[in-house]
Amino acid sequence: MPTTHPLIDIHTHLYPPTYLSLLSSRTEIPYLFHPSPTPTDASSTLPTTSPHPRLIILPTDAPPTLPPAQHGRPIDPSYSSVAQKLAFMSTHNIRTSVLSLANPWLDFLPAAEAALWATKVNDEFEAICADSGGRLFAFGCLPVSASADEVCNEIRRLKTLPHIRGVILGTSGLGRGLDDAALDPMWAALERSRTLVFLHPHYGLPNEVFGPRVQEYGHVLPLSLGFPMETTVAFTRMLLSGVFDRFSDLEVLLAHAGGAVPFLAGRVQSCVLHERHFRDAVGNMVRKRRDVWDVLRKNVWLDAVTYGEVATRAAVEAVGRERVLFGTDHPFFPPLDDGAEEWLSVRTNVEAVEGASAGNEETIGMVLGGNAVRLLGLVETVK
Ligand code: 5CU
Repeated sequence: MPTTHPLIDIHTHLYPPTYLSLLSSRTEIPYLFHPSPTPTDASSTLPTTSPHPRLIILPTDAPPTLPPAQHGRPIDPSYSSVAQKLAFMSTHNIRTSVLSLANPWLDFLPAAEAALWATKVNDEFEAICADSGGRLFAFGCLPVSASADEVCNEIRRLKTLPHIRGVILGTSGLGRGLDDAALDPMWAALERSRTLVFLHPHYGLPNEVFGPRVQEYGHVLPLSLGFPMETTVAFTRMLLSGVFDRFSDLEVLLAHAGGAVPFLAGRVQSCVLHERHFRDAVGNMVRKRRDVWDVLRKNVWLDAVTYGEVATRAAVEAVGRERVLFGTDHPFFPPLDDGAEEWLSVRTNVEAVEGASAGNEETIGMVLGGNAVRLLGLVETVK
């Protein structure tokens, strides 16, 4: 039976026109490739079919063994159309969505260009949301490669945009990951402005991890294992480097329920407690470190994009039922049978929340929408 709880979707992506024009102007990864229309019959004057542009965002998307027309993935209008987003929301009883730019955000831009693009893209998200009659909000993006001052300015500016509710952030930082001390000004600005950070993977794991047959399995290994492990490693490195000790009010929302974080947190904590590197000559901790579980319950939010009851239950156990938020990951994981209205991926996530909550309607309502309303201040839009 479909849920009667109104859904709030906090994990839903869009490539707005400004961003697609940026990718179209590039010939290096990431870029958008526009295949030329292919006549179905060379001798015919009938209209030709125009294939969807193809998005190439990772080195593995453009293997020299394949023709360019097969590189990357086709980007149909569901990736960029606000009308399609709203229609998808109506089909799935989603009342409000918090949009975010999809990967790879602005990570690849040279320092001198990043701040300007961040302003353009964030302003475009604000305009889209302002025009949605209260149904859309957004996470902004940051010009991570720009100077610390420019990054902090954009964090401050985003607070003045009425529909922006946080920022989406990849795991690369300045190329050295999120445990890089050079990122401290950014963490400080995010903490000071109480800006939620939606931490999202893009780079996955090196393909060698998956073995020589990886191509045979399509995107299964990089997406099901590479993405969540990237998030797991990024968060754990933040933890070990003391980001949550120095910025104890920083709030992060981990994509895909934090990958393996709920399952491995105990092991991380145990390794920390048994690590000689962290002790002085007489066995005392060199510096105070917060307990992993304390960080999880005070600083961390998890989305419920797991597609499985067991993982959603682990997410709820790890951070508490008031810190888990429903998401769809639209437009990724669409139905493969053309014409299907309801998305299997969405139904699977709703059912995982229901199953993990063992029939507790209060918990179901919190995870499917109530928590997001409270965390992101969506109260006045939910009537
Ligand atoms: O599973 C996902 O979240 C995604 C995503 O965000 N971007 C992408 O390219 N593939 C899968």
